[in-house]
Amino acid sequence: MEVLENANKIQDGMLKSFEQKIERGDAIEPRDRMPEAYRTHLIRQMSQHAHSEVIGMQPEGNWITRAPSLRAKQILLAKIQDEGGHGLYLYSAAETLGITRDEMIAQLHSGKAKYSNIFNYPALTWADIGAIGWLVDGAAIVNQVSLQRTSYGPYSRAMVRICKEESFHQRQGYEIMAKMMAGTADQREMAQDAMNRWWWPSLMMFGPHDSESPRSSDAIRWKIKRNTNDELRQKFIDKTVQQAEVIGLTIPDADLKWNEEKGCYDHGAINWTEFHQVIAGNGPCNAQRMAHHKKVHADGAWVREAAEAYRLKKDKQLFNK
Ligand code: BYC
Repeated sequence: MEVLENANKIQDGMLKSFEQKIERGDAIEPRDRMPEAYRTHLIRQMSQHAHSEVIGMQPEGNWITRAPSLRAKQILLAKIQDEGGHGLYLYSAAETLGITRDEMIAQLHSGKAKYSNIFNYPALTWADIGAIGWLVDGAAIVNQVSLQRTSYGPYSRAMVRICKEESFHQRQGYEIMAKMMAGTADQREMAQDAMNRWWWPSLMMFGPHDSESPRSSDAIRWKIKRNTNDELRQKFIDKTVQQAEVIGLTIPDADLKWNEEKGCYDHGAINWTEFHQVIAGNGPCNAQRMAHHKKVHADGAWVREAAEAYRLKKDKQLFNK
């Protein structure tokens, strides 16, 4: 009985000190005690974030050999390489919570872990590479700038570095769109077509409306999320409308209009049926993306085995010295 009481006291003390840290805005670090629900919430979000970066390399990778100039090819290669790096920072940061990279990959392959809806759409033309950089990375930056102040230290530090690289990605995409809009009628049409296809899925990247977002209340209480899904979506819309106007693109939303009273844009209804279909695995490219990831992961097994053999050899040498 006494043992149980003491265990409960320790548990209460741990929870209180965690809550006080969150209240003060201190970072939670890997060795700090934390509630199990906080730990599992972070593993879910951070691993999904890492998977998104890695799966996000696929639609763009498809265009490396077809980039229209050597300059465009170099820039695209650098951007995709950055995304692989972002995935690695995020997997490493998630590992500090007591899950291995292998376990995270297994969850992705079994369908337990999600990745962003946006990467289940095809990149059909070069203008899509512009739209991905401008809109997709643009939406990701808005979300990630806010996550720089997330309460978990390793996640927040990864975000600071990722945001610096993402702003180059966004400009790369906008440059492609601006160039196409300054080109021939066919190029302008291609850019507008890409805009029409990527606009709505980009708005879905921020997740369901706040009233329909089951994870938000814990995330806001624990300061994992510093802004809600709707607040960030609104921020993205307000900054992107002007950028579209400058280069002559039309936002494909007949209901989009400036709301003088609120000082922001009102937008039309988002197709949440499509969103739920896509995140349930039924989007245009889900099967292709997962099949590719599984194949490449299996093909790369020898690299992981070689790295492990090398590590063991080095350990042995150290031990024998
Ligand atoms: N896609 O309660 P909610 C990049 C799920 S990659 C798929 O609002 P939460 C880039 C959600 O997981 C950047 N699923 O959840 C890379 C939950 O389901 P579960 C990717 C989504 O977590 C390469 C359910 O819906 N960025 O920039 O509070 C090339 C209910 O949602 C989505 C991140 O991952 C979605 N869009 O909020 C170019 C940011 N939205 O898990 C670019 C980090 C929601 O309960 N993540 N769901 O089964 C977050 O900030 C948050 O997790 C979200 C969702 C805002 C996405």
